[in-house]
Amino acid sequence: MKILVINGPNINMLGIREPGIYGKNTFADLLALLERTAMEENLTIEQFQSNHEGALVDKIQEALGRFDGIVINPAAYTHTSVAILDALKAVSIPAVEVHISDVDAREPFRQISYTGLACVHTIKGHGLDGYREAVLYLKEHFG
Ligand code: CA2
Repeated sequence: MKILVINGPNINMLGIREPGIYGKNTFADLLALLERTAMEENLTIEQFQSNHEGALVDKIQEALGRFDGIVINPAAYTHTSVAILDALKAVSIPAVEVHISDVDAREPFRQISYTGLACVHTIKGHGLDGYREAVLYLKEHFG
């Protein structure tokens, strides 16, 4: 099974600031966790991070016919992006949305997810472990 993990703006800054909200783990720790999960679960996991909405849309479009599942943390675009929502709907690849923090316990604007409307499942507030849970969810339901 081939899974594409997509991270949106500022996720590459993890661990550098705001450890109270996002934890002390770095983006490099996240990449290591994904590599470990791929090995342990016998999966192919590719990761992509961008700070640009159009680049995220391009990557989702390119996944068509190449990946069996998408794990996506669209970061701030979660709460604004109809373009990413439409791209996820267009490719129809099962997608799981991940949020490191518990967005439901934060500002009201973070409690709205456009992108989640195209996802089969959402995991919030489990830190980096949420990415592993999302991968396992896709393996269990679509692998
Ligand atoms: O909890 C999440 O995973 C978020 O998707 C993270 C986004 C935020 O905009 C969403 O509302 C929830 C932020 C990405 C990381 O931003 C940083 C900000 C400062 C320092 C390090 C990372």
